[in-house]
Amino acid sequence: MRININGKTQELWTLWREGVDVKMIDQRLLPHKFEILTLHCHCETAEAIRDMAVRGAGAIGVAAGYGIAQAALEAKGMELKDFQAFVSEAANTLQKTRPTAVNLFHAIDRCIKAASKGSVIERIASACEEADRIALDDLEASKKMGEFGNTLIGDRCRILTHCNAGALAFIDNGSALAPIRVAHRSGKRIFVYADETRPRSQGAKLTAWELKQEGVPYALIVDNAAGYYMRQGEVDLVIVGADRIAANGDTANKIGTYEKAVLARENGLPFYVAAPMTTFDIKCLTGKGIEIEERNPDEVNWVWGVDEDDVYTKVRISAEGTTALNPGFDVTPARYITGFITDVGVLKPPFSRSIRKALHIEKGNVN
Ligand code: RUB
Repeated sequence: MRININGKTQELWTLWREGVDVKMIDQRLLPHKFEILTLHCHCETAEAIRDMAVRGAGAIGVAAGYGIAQAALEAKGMELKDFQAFVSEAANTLQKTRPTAVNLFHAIDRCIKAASKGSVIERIASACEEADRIALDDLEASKKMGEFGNTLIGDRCRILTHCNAGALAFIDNGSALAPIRVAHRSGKRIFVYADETRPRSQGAKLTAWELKQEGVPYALIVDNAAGYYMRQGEVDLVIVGADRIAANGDTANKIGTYEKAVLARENGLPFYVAAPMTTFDIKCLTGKGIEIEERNPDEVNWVWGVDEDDVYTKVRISAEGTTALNPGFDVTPARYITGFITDVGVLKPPFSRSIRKALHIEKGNVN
């Protein structure tokens, strides 16, 4: 992504690997501070995923793949048996960071498989190559989603999006924001409504920042204003990302997505989910099988931001001792979804069929 920091323009990925180190934009600090975090081992990378220094389904998939590469490199001098045990333990640590986005599990599986043949040196090389390939695959997938999604966007289209499914949630470009970037760059006069997305405010902190960097006309709105703008006839299209999509098309995405889908249906608006094929979980038959992350209630009771003197600070917004609940995601039933913007094309209902076809899975062969 092209970023302008203090008047200097640079091209950056959300995260990348430099030998054993993983480097990433620290998303906990955006948009107030721009810092690159250096993670020296897989445990530090796991912590960065858990604490959401890196977040978004695609980006945490890449981070988890890099984590396995780091573990393999950390275990360089070990005997084969110890090497295998160390890498498996690292996989276990990384798997426990965040439960909902399936990209994380897919990436770990891919790297573990790559690291399971040959000598220790060969296994290290294969794990690193596979982790780097996952990043490149993601980049390619986001470009394709951008092209396919752009065909759904007309001139003067007004698009509503939820959370951040942009370059920061991916390696670059994003999922939901990829078609928006392509449409804008091709000269279409679009406008984006970015939902704030409480409690972590990824819309306010990350999506608004990305759209500003890209020069896309946009407005930040509070989560409960989406229905108002839809009813006023000021929204033409909704595009969101996804963390896990079941075999029947039921989709887990950031909490509040379900409400937007229901509102879109009520107002006769197309509701699209943009996601690469790596976000589909064919082993999950319906949304009921998707684990929903329950996060710390502190995220509801406290907010981070800068004060009038530009000091980055945390403030409580509820009374001390307030009980809060904090589900990170919800599931939108497939019937509310108009289509999936994927890296292999736009999938239309009936989704059970179009998803299986896109994944090249014949009936009865799910593994
Ligand atoms: C992020 C979120 C995003 C999807 C899309 O949640 O719900 O919409 O992950 O991601 P969180 P992508 O901020 O809690 O990780 O664009 O990578 O497919």
